Amino acid sequence: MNNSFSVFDCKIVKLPIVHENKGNITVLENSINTPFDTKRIYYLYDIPMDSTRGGHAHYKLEQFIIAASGSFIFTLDDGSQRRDFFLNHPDKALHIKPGIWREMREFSSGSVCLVLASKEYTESDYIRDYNDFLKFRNGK
Ligand code: T46
Repeated sequence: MNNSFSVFDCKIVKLPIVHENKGNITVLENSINTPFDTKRIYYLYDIPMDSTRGGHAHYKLEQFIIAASGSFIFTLDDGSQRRDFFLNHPDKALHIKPGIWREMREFSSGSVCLVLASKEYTESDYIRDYNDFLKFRNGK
């Protein structure tokens, strides 16, 4: 469990692009140009444009988030500060550290949110209540 990372430890990472006339490729190689050993990959799609997702933090999980298609906004919150990140191109990823609350909104039509995660899925890693999150951040 880690409650010491701030929203300023969460960063947009520029990903490499192999440009070709027939189209581009971006390659992610595990632990070479990803910030952790990836244990799980999932993606959100068919997202209604007025949908808001997230509304939770993770005790241990780190994530690398890519707008594989379209765009959306992530709001990150460390209990004292908030930052908005607009993801709108597959050549950048948002690295979210553990212990950060997130909300996602303003999904464009047809957007796909691709997530690389540092751990397998377990509901016990989630903090879904904002007051519990603030207690966790304050070491209680
Ligand atoms: C985040 C964004 C980008 C599973 O069964 N296995 C899984 O690996 C995941 C991620 C989810 N689920 C189930 C659990 C819930 O019943 O799918 C349902 C929705 O999951 P969640 O509440 O995590 O969905 P989002 O879109 O709010 O958030 C997820 C990530 O958990 C979150 O950390 O950053 O995608």
